[in-house]
Amino acid sequence: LRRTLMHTSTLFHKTMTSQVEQAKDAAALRAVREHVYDGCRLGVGSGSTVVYAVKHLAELVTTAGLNVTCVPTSFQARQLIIEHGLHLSDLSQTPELDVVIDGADECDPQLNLIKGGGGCQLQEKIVAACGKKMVVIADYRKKSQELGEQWKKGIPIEVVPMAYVPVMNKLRSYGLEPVLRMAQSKAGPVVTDNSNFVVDAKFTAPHNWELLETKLCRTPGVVETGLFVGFASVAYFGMKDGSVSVL
Ligand code: ABF
Repeated sequence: LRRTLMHTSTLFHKTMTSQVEQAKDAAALRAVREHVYDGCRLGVGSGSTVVYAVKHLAELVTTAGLNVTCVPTSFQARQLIIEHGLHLSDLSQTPELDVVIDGADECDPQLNLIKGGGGCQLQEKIVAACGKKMVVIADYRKKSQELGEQWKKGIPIEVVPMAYVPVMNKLRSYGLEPVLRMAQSKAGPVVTDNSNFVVDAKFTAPHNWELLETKLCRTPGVVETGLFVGFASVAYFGMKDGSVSVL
């Protein structure tokens, strides 16, 4: 009986995983098809959904012979661009972007986002701010009515290492529950691409996200937050049934 139960649970897990992966793929394909064009200057986001977007982008560039300039939001995105033989640039050469395609940890109906589960929120926000349009790609688990409904880990906040204790105390005084993000090995804190720490600030009730964002960014030691208010123009969610829902 134990073996049968384990088998059933493995099968369930595999089906779940492939459903989620198919959903990511579908959202990425739709976004690339609808927003990338010849001459486009593109911001390339981070995370596992973006992996599909870069794959579809590379196929499109090859088959349609498009000229697309790619600016990465992380070390991971940079590697993806290079591995797929795409044209790599940076913000010093290409400071204005036509489109930015990026993933999210959660997205509400107003297109407010929580990002930074992967620790790339600073560069992601800088790149998003350089874009005329930010296109979000995600699977169905990321779509919610209210931030915090799906993503339980809190708002990722990038913090200067020497300030993490006072910043965490400030966050507590704002009613948040801060947790210093540790490396998987538990040997030390996660260190971002910019040599900073990440504090995940949990919240129990919804906030006025714009006000909270302003307050967080005014806290000395906070470099940037994973709250994206007023950035996204459109979001594509791959759904369980294989369709794509557009917000
Ligand atoms: C990045 O990758 C992040 O801001 C977000 O944390 C994450 C989404 O990852 P995935 O596509 O793997 O769900 O976009």
